[in-house]
Amino acid sequence: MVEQTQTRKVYDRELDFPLQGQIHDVVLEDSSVYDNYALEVYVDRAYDITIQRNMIYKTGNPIYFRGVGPSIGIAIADEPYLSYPAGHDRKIINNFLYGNGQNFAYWNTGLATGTSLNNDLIAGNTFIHSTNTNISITGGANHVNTRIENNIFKSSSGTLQNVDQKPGLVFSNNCWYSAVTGVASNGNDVIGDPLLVGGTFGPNYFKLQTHSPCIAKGKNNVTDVSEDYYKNARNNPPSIGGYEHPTVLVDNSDSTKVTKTGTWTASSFSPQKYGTDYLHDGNAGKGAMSVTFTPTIVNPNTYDVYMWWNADTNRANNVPVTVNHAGGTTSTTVNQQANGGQWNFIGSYTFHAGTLGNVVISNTSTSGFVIADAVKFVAH
Ligand SMILES: [Ca+2]
Repeated sequence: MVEQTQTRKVYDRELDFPLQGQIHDVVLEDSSVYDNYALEVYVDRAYDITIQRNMIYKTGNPIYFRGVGPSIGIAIADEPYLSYPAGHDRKIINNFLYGNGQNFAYWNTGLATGTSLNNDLIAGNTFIHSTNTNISITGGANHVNTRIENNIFKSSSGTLQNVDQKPGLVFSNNCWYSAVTGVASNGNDVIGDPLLVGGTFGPNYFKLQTHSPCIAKGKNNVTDVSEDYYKNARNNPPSIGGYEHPTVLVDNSDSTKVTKTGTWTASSFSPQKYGTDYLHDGNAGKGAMSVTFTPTIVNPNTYDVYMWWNADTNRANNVPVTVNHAGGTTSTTVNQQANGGQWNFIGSYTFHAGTLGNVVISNTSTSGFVIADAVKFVAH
């Protein structure tokens, strides 16, 4: 196997990163590719290709336009003038794309027949402000085993998607700036503004704000996408897009970070559980039982604290929650008869480095079952 890794900064060329012909086992990573005329990255009859952690964008300077507008960011095709077999197994992950005519395009209209997307993965990318169509998949035969998941598609002009209604494409857990229909739509999508940090253009532009709806809403695909653009480990579930928002998650199953007082029972009964199971107090021992979730804080910072529980009418509606943080102790109550199966915002608090802070869930003065399932700390 021949593996080539290319890391470059390229611009003002006819075409860059042409991966054409029977080229294979090439990794294209950590590059800055912009303002090339024909298109930025072209994968044509190539196979076993990985394109990851690249910034692929246009500055908007019209001297680099192709015709009336910017060229394509990443394109896959099987051109007929090449007699090689069709391409397959192309992995496009953790890239940031901005301002291309089409940020991603597969096309075969008028090109070779019988070719398709085949065992390809397009995951964990952030596709922003295409001028024409954000993702376009047209022509070719029926596709084969190709996943398009955990990507952000945001455009304020043009269209978000133009995807042929053919089998073999599985879209899931993508964030669309506005609702889409057809094969591109999936029940686990996030619809709306991904709330990027923005500001000065660069990799940090693509980070997620603390309140982004894309945090922890991706499909768990850690076996395929274990890190993000910054090579930080992906959470489970991951953030949607190329950036994994730094989050410290403590699940009841983590015995090194969870301390129980009293006899709590583990259960996996509720489909709203987080992880494999959760703890409940058996609706007993009121006032004598608590569970403490202690995060290991590496970076002292302000964190948004969220709790996850599973809801039912037999739950307590006044569960005491105490947050011990750098500024003192703050107590509140949560209603576990509602808002189950989701992250519920508790408040924003500053935490010192280490294990000084924690969240305590108790059953004092409650009636009904008290649930201790998972707590999440999302850095500002
Ligand atoms: Ca749990």
